[in-house]
Amino acid sequence: MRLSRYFLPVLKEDPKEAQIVSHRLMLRAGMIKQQAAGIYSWLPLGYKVLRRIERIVHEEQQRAGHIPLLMPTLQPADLWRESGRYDAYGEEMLRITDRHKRDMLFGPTNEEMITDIFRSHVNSYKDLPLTLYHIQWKFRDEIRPRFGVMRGREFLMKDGYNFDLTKDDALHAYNRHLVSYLRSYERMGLQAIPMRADGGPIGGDYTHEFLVLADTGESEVFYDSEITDLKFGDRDIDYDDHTQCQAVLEEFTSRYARTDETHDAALFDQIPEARRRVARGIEVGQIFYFGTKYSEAMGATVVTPDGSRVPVHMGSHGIGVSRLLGAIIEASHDDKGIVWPEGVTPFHVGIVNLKQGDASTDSACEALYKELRASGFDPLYDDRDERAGAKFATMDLIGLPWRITVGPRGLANNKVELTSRKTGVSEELAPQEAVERLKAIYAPVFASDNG
Ligand code: P5A
Repeated sequence: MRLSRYFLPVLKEDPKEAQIVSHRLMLRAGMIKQQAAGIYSWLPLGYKVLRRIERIVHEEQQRAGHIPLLMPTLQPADLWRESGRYDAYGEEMLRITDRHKRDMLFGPTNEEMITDIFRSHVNSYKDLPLTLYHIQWKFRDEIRPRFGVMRGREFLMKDGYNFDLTKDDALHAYNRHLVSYLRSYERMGLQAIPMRADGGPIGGDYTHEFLVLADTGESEVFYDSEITDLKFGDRDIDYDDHTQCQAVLEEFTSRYARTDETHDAALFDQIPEARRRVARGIEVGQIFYFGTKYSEAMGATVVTPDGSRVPVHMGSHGIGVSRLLGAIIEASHDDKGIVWPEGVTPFHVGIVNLKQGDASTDSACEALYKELRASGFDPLYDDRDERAGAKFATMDLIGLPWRITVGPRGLANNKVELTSRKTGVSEELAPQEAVERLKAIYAPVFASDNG
């Protein structure tokens, strides 16, 4: 993309309404625009990152054997009357009446609808195990929408639902989700810690929340510091293997890590004092096992091998896709702007032309731009007729992890400058060497994209 033709409405001033850094930077970098309290338009740069995150989530869900579909945002109230949640959900549910005076709602989650799909089409244990998921907009009429996309009213969620014959199989699905979530967050450059949590309106007492540590997080968390040493890395897990998934769950959940809802001071005090941590976290996902709560209420049953009929065991599993943009920025920024991890960056690399209009500088930039695109990169070329300082400030604000600076002085020696946004360190390289360096840097990202 050429910046002169892009739509990147950056703000010079700090917007007053933003209380936390991720909200401020998303507004300043022209990523989102508020349309009503807790409801946002996704401007091109924000939309690109949102799509990157969605893509990682899709890939990791499908790697775990989970099947994508798409359910609507609007749902009939009658489904929710069957589970009893139409009344129980309260004011957070946005209720709508259509022209025929039928009660509808904008879905805050999809347990009822997926259970309806299941009962309409699945009849036998032979069709299990089954896990279906989608990435779809949700609406929750939060009392205090705030912090931009962190606590929106309309927000994008990945929600998955498993259907299993036995509790044991459903717990395997739970473990599988835990593993796939660990992988997903790491690909986004995040450390998200699974913590024992509370079921809330979804139900079930077996549940973990995934928290990214950040001072601006809305949840108070208590944990054993040893947990932050754990890395999932590039382990090759067989998702069908119960034992392997269980082992990962045990490794990542055996140390004390709880949200304030489930915190147990007596247990916490048993951890050596030097390792006790009280901090704040951003909840970027939650997994639940709730057994037959919905399947019994809604008649989602299967025939078993011995010919009897039983309600299926279920769980649901959510990732806050739009919230993740805020969480990633909270975890990765400096005083000049965002610092995107390579896995989610909107553009892989920025090209800064220091002397727009100078024939040899322009043609070196054009050649680099073409070469990068031919090598599978998505570069952003700042070809505007602007001062170098303004170009650097924009690149720093929008946070591309790498920048190539091209100017007549360097070109005289066939050199451009490759700069890391994170460390600020620059290297002088021939243009072709810079491309090769970027190929090496992005090799792991491209490998997991296509893996
Ligand atoms: C699991 C999937 C559920 O709704 N039903 C389907 C279960 N879980 S949850 O914890 O309530 O939500 C899942 C994730 O969605 C994000 N989230 C939000 N993001 C932005 N704004 C909001 N108002 C909001 N509410 C929930 C969180 O990341 C949460 O973990």
